[in-house]
Amino acid sequence: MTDVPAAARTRVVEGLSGLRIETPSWGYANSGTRFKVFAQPGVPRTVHEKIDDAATVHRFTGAAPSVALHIPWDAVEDYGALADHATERGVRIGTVNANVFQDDAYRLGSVCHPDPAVRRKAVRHLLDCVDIMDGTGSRDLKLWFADGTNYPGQDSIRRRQDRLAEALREVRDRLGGNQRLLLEYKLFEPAFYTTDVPDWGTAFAHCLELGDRARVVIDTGHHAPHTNIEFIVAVLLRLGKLGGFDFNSRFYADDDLMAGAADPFQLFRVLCEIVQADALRPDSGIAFMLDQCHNVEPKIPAVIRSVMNVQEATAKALLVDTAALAEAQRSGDVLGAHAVLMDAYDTDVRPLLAALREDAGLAPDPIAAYHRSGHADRLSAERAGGRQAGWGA
Ligand code: PSV
Ligand code: MN
Ligand code: MN
Repeated sequence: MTDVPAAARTRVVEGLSGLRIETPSWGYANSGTRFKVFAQPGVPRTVHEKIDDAATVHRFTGAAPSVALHIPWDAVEDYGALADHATERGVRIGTVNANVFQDDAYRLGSVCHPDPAVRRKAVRHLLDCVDIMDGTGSRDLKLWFADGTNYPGQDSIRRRQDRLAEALREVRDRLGGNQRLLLEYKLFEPAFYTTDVPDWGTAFAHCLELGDRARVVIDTGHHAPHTNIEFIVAVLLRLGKLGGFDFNSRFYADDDLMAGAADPFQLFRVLCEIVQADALRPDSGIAFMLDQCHNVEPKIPAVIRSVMNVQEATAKALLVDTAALAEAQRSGDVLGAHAVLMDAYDTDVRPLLAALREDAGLAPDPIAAYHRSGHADRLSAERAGGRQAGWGA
């Protein structure tokens, strides 16, 4: 193909070979807004079928070998058997996401609730999730709390932080082996006045107190507009506290659109920080996950597209001429340094990625190959008639 120099090509090949993107079980299910959920044909009816869809994405991309669960949406009796099902399909179960936001008891919060009985129920669920991780062999427990308040005076901001810290300590103490706790922040929603973990600073403060097993997760849709996310990435990497990403796109709030769809340049800038910190390797401890919902677009191709978007942004980040960048930065050449980044960003990496896929025995265009395969029609026929799994079902 291509006018990419050989050394840069090698950098991209080596860098991308280490990039694993975890897909979310709920991204394959029906989802929507509070106004309407548009059901799609062929959507999974069970967690087993969600895993099958994740395996399909991995088969076409070669880059998505694990699938995240959300509990209790994906609850089953036997998690060892579920892990075996994933293995049979060529993937594995990854991060376990704990859901402490859907029970009636959680109207005023979960681990920050003023009533100790509700807090106990929530912590019990988090501990159950660690049991599940033991069964699935998962490393990471991802915690996002919908906790917060809607009105000034509704509850004590400080007391809620104390309750949160106490719950997190109990969960941390239950972790064993290589298990980790990933704490996810989000500016607002469903709470609109205070959120108990609203930003990376609060998440970082709790993780610092919790020690080595706790790290922060950055969901790219969870910030105020115009927040410089790559700055947060750089700071957390430097502090050794970046646990991973929930990639998605947003135009307004927590839109959960496909990664790289709204602002591919932002995704590139984020991945530049990762590449420059040499944190792409699987042993860097950074979990690269998608957290998306496909409300109107077909789901499996949308997830494939998202994986490809992350790969493209990563390839561009790997193309940055680091020696030239360092020299321009050292000599104070502002425009030169900026040009080095833009040269990488403006490179069309699609032919290079297509060639790499072919070298790996994959179709050069995974979405076209998926459509050609007739898989969607087969799923529509096979999965007709059952109750379709909704987001949260
Ligand atoms: C919350 O908005 C969040 O980003 C968390 O990761 C949840 O677990 C996930 O969305 C559910 O879609
Ligand atoms: Mn998320
Ligand atoms: Mn979210």
